[in-house]
Amino acid sequence: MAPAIWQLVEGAGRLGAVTHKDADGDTLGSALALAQALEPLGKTIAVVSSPPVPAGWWFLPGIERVNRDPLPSGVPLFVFDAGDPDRAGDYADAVRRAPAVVNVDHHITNSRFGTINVVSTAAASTGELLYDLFKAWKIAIPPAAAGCLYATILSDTGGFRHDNTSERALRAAAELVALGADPVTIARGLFKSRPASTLRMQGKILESLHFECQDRLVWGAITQAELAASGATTDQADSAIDQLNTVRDQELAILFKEVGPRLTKVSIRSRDQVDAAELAAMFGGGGHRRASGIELALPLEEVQARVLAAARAKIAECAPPS
Ligand SMILES: [Mn+2]
Repeated sequence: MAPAIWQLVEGAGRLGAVTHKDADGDTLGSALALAQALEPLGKTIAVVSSPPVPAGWWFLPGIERVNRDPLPSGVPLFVFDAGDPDRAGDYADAVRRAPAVVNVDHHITNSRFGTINVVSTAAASTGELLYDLFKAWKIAIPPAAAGCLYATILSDTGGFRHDNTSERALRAAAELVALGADPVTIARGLFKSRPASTLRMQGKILESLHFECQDRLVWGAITQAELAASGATTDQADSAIDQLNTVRDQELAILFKEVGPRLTKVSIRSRDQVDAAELAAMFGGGGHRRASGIELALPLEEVQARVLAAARAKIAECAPPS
């Protein structure tokens, strides 16, 4: 696979690197790593991300390149961390029309929409798959690209805490530090740079938490009014799910985010038995076995009722905690 992709890269002077919408550290870090690794080889790469790009990723080396140059038409595109073309948001049509698409992803729900698909759920992050490509291509990895790849692993493993924390991920992280990634700066950017409004918003979520099924189901919600009162925006709520996923003997954590009167986003985390991707798929969502998401064009209360009913049923199927 790597030689075929290299052939594609070699044959093109210009390329595009496309992130998924509601961009995260994995998709942005991968796109920026590709650009900064191939640019010294004489390639021109436009890095594009469907706006609004969350502000929290300012510490990624090269972040100022995102959406700096327009995406040229008729060039091969790399798409990172996106299960299907729609995830590219404003760039979904560009992905469908591109002459060639390299689909690099680690989601189990990936639809293999690329001309070439580098899809493996064994990778902790999409950036880990890109790192493997760089090694197969035997290209030099500049410190900025190494930093971006390290950030993809640190963020997608939740700081080496999630179930995807593997020997391979830890080895890749160590190698990337040897190549010039700065773990202190990246950890500070990822975990110690939250706006005060994020903590105020999390306070509101924690205040109104619900514990069901003998604490095996933990859920919370944040409304637009509560967001406004705390001075936070919806994307700042994304990290709150990890606070919910800290209770002993819990199986499922669910966070409902009201985006509009008829638009609700749901984040799901599971521990041992429930397949979070399967639960999300019941409502048209997707993701991983332990982490998934749903977006529904319905009011908050209605989404809560539907998803919680399915969640309670899943818990009922589980073996009791040991
Ligand atoms: Mn990812």
